[in-house]
Amino acid sequence: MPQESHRRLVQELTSRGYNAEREAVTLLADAGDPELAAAAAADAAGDAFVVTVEHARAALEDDLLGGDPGGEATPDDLSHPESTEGAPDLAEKAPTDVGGENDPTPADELLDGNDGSSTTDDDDTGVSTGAKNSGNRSTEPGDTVETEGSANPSQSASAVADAVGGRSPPAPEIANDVTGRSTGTGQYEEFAGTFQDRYERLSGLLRGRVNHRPAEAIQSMPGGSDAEMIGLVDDIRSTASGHWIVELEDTTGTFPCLIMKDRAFAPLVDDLLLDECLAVQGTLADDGGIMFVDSLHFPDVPRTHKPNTADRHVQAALISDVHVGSQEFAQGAWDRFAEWLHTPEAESVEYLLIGGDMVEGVGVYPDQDEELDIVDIYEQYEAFAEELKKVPGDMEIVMIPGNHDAVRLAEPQPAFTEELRDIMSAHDARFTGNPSTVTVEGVSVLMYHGVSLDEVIAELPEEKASYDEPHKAMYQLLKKRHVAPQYGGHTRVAPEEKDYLVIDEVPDVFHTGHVHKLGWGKYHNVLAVNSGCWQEQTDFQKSVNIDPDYGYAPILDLDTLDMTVRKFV
Ligand code: D5M
Ligand code: FE
Ligand code: ZN
Repeated sequence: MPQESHRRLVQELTSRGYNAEREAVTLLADAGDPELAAAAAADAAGDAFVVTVEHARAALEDDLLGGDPGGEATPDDLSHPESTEGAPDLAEKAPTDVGGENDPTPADELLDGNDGSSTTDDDDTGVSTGAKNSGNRSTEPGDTVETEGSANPSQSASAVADAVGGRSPPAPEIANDVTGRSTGTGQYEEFAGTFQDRYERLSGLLRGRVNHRPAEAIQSMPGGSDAEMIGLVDDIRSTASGHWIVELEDTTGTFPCLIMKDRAFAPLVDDLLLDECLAVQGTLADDGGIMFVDSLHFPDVPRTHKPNTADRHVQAALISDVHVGSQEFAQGAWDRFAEWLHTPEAESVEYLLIGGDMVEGVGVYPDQDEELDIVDIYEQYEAFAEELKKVPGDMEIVMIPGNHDAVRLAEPQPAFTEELRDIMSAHDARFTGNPSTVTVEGVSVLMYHGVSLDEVIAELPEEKASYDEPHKAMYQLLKKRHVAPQYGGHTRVAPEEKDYLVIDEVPDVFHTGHVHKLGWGKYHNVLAVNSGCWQEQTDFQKSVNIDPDYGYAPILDLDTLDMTVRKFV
């Protein structure tokens, strides 16, 4: 639990324009007087933005505070940071385009997720909706609302910081992270191991439902036998008469399975992706060379899945695709979001989960350089770090990389390197791989950047997966229990002994980004959220008619798993 002294100390530091590492706060709080401690730490931090443990130690050693809260320090000893040359204050860091009289207030729009506008075939609980057509808009984007106080955003921000402060969330737990565990050297042969692991774990989920016989055994069964098999989809082809042959592969070989076009489950063939895991039951043809399929099973999420919830009222902001360094980075929206996080309304938002694409990167797509605002990748991360510093220092932040980030592109992607972590060290954020399962307050959140969504959307029928309803594409991944089933397409996959892309445990929340569209809904009680982005439409997106949802922050109640979306444009 946050002690009062911690809370006051964080408030003090915030009002002086500093964020602080948690450990630094703990150290300083022991010194007693929060005001003196904050002033000394601010002195030690100089023009850094974040008070680190080293600053705290330096402040304590300064003899002003060390173990003697009453101390001998006089207010004059603790020079005012604003008089120190180069010392930061919120005015320097704060956006210049918010808070003025004619600017929209932060969070001027609120979209309520539970409008039940659509459901899916999969007994969805019906909160699925695209942001665009839902909710109660209290204010139209661009509406002007007079702000109190002054045109100086730093004053209003620190004033509210004074009124709030004191988040002290427990640290998230991280699982299924490849970082530091990569076994692959990139050799093609190593994929055999990855696929073996995929098969073992996904077939394990299906074993209870069918009595699997290896492909080799089925090949030697007499014609007319009943047969059941679990395999990875090796090929999908149609016959001259419009039926489907799905070739399934296990560790012993492959076997062709015929799905007649008039069977009730035949439309499911449209949902199949190569390399996903399936179970079938059927009867062998008279010559034993093919199986007539009677039923088809996906690993899927049990309909009875009961998600965990937090046992206190606490919220998480689920965002992604910040794309700092791009000319289209939505600076104004970001600034309003960051400022809103300092307001009493956002007091319960204790976690910020960022699903990849922190920066625009370089050389990600052809001609991308023509739209770069910052051309150096390290400078992009430095600029991103500045944006991150605008977020309250007492929030827990977790970040995974995306395809624009400077880590290996092939998935699973390890977390940011030490060098990049150093640049983004504000807030003591946690860096983990893509994908990873992050458990906050008992709620497990599967974070995955989402590159495979492009593929799922391209391959599946519109009603099953589209850019306008990206959460439905996520349902497919949950059903397949794999975040990037198809090998050899758009999504690059690295060979690892373990297939980190398998969804072993059913998460309570599935969080992706990448497609820059906002959408959320429930699939078998799992909340799927695709967060939008903080980048306005790029030339490429214009050319292919992608209209990005930028400037939205989905806010998740961890105690109820209800979602509210805030709009900052
Ligand atoms: O990609 C954001 C979305 O836009 C995602 O759906 C891919 C698509 N996209 C963006 N630029 C390109 C290019 N140049 N080619 C193909 N697809 C593209 P993100 O990677 O997050 O920027
Ligand atoms: Fe992106
Ligand atoms: Zn992306």
